[in-house]
Amino acid sequence: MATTIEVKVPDIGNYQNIPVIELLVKPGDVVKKDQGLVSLESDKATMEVPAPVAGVVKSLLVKLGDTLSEGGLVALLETESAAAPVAAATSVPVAAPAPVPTASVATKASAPAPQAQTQMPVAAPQVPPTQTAGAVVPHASPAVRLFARELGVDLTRIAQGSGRKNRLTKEDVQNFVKRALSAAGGSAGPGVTNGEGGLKLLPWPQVDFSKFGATENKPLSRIKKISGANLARNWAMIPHVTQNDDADITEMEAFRKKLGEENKDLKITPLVFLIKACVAALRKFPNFNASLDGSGEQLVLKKYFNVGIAVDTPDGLVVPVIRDCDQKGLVDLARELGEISAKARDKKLGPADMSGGCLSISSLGGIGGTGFTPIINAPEVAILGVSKSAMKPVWNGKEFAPRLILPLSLSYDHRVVDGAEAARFTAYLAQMLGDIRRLLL
Ligand code: CAO
Repeated sequence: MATTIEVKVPDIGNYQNIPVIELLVKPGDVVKKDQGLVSLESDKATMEVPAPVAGVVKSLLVKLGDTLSEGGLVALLETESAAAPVAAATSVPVAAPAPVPTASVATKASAPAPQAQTQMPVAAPQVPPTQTAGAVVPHASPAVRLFARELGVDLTRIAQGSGRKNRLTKEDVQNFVKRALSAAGGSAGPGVTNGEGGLKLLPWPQVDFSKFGATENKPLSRIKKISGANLARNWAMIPHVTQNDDADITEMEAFRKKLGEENKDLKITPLVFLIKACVAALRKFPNFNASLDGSGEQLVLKKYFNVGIAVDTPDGLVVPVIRDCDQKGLVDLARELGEISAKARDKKLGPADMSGGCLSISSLGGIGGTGFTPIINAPEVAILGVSKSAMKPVWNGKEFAPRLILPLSLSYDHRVVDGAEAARFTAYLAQMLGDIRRLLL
């Protein structure tokens, strides 16, 4: 005989009034035991309220945005089983920021809950992701759903998963984002707009500019199209913060000039000193010499020191990589920098020349400016922007003295690096550049 049971929120530790961020089923759905009915997300963890038994969803008693605490009524389930336990549901913790162990939500049931996954702290979504009305949410693990939410991807828009029994995998979500980004490239958008609504951006404005005056169309170069799509993805997917600092390079500049006189066949610019200072800083702060792996859950620490250099060419920006900078001196680096810049401008760089970087440097110092926000060259975690040095009065405790000041702008991936660490990184860079003898230590 069919019995109707109430599904309630189980023991979820000390959490109260947790918002419902996802409805995983709708009335009439046949659900299996332990299948998630709704997702709740606090600022520390995401959890599902599963069906305690197999059955048919008679009604959902919550809507998106409602808040629930332990014992809150979630759904009515019709089941053939007469002795269905009402509140024996297990909550399934799916994510908890590493430093907050209490975020691993306690479970009551005897069945072992999946291990809570650690992840970088991410802000809870401001607005619950919109769910297409009446659309069926495909099967996906809580970790995949969390991943999709972080990227703003509506899972109902992915037709079929490639996992077992058509379950959606992380790769399905990544591929969906890639498709959305490349679709945007063809629509003259800035690289992240898309017709599929994955990132929920407004469509790119379609304006007939000729209504306002004479115009001419100029196709983007191939390099600009490729780098544009990459820049747009990196800007959209990486939480960028830019840390600005100044380095006093008065002494460094005197030495650079001397070195230039001794090596007249070479152009020795401040950039080679910056490369060496970056190597020293990467050594001291290994989180910067790293990349997030494909899952976004592990940091791959690198033991080599390859630095990418953004080179401005008539066709657009390219980033060749100078390898093993820790093993090269200033003169070697100057020679190699000259060679790769020439190769870049002659369009002779191959993919191998542009891969394997640890950190990139974008120097606009030869042109001007006092600071800018460089875009991180994924999967690197930081990029150093360098502006034009200028003579400035600096208070030395007794008087203002003229000092040559170099502005530094470090953009970093805030999922990997915290602000304090970034401030230490740039302060250390400034210290190295301020006293280049330290680079020898
Ligand atoms: N402050 C003051 N002067 C600087 C300086 C700085 N930070 N950096 C370089 N200079 C000087 C150089 O010493 C050189 O002067 P001299 O000829 O008198 O020695 C002059 O500016 C030109 O330098 P350069 O730009 O040719 O050489 P570089 O080694 O500094 O840079 C390269 C090489 C390839 C990085 C550069 O040519 C380039 O392409 N920069 C643009 C990178 C870019 O577009 N970034 C933006 C990316 S985001 O769109």
